[in-house]
Amino acid sequence: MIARLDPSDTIAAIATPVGPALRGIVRLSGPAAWTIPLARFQFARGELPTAKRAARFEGSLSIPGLRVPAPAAIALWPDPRTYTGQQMAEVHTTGSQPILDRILADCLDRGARLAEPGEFTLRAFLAGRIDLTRAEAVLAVIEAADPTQLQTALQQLAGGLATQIEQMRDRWLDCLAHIEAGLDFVEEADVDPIARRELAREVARASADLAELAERLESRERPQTLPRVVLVGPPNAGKSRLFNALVGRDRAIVSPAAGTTRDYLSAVCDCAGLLVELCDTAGIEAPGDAIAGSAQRMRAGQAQAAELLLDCGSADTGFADEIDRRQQRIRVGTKSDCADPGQQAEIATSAATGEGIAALRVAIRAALSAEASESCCVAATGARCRESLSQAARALQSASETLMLGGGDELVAIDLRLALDELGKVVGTVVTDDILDRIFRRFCIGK
Ligand SMILES: Nc1nc2c(ncn2[C@@H]2O[C@H](COP(=O)(O)OP(=O)(O)OP(=O)(O)O)[C@@H](O)[C@H]2O)c(=O)[nH]1
Ligand SMILES: [Mg+2]
Repeated sequence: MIARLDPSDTIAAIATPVGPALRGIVRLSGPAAWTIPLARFQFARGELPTAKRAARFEGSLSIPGLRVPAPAAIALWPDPRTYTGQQMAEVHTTGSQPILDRILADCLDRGARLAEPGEFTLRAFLAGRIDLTRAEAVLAVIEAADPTQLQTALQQLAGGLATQIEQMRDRWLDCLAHIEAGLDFVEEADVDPIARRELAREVARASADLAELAERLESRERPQTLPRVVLVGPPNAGKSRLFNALVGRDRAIVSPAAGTTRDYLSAVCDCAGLLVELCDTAGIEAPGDAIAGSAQRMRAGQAQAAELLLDCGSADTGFADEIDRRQQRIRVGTKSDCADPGQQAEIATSAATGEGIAALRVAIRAALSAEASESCCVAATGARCRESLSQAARALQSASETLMLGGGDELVAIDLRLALDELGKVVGTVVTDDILDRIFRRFCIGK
């Protein structure tokens, strides 16, 4: 067990990344969070901290082993309205690693304990300041690799998923309390069959919502791979040259002969900050021989697996007709330096002059981000909670059926309790040590 569940001691850590930087921060949380750093601090002015208000003070810090005190600031937060729910302090000084190491060592000498990875956030959770989905969001914000991931993490941090789950739990807790108190559906002759059916429907709807949520998590988990963007269009439309321009290297063979590309090619491509797997395919045509037949099958396969199609056409080739309209696509006009690719084109590009290439990258990112922003939570939360959400959905489904069929209230109560337990795991009302361990082990120290 890495995460420590007893928050009664004072923890300290360097809260800024390792390496030279302008500023460095040592963070403390716990009963002695103020006294430990204050003992070494000289205030620049006569002001003194009060236990009531958060404040920041300029001054200098004596550091054992250094003859001259280092200029520093100290920020103090009184409990309980802090991130961890405890007294917190931060020493802000130059980002020099040896200085930060000495300040930290001195804090540890005088009663603080080195924080485990994620322990500040763990304390926030234990103090009831954040729920588990938010703890994971903190981590995801730190780890976000692109703007879409950051957006999802920030939404979750703001409580998106947690609020939804909490509302559901509230509703079913109420319902369970009623049933358990024997208030609603006692075995009297005048049990209201309409109320019972309405409740059954409500439970069924909640079950469907949860099942959908679980499914969305599942589909999010699969693409650890990059989103696939596939170039399609008639032969000679300039797909391969556009591919090279987007990838930034001459990977694909370009030639004036129609039908040049046979095998598909793929490469990682940076679209205004979003990495995608870009794929070049054979031009769309009626196959004349076996090789062309294989090329067409491959192209169709690639196009089908695409999250986004770049449907290419130039003034001389026009656009292909046989493109699946249900798929998301951008109509890209090519060879705009030769002739205007026409009204149909959403973006005019020229691989020869570079016109429109940057705009195309932005359009690709926008098209894919619109899809990705539907994700309701960060990947770690998804992986942890999917099973709980499915179980909760199944339990509610079963409760709804029992209600419909006039089964006993004690059976309904059993299912509701099961669903509540599973929902509780998602937000962390029901926690087990291994869940905490798995979540907080992934943090870096100082967070
Ligand atoms: N002037 C100009 N010529 C282009 C441009 N893009 C492509 N071409 C020319 O158009 C011809 C066909 O280009 P490719 O990129 O091979 O076309 P493709 O769509 O991959 O063709 P297939 O692989 O046969 O389906 C080549 O001679 C290219 O040099 C462009 O932006 N400007
Ligand atoms: Mg080609």
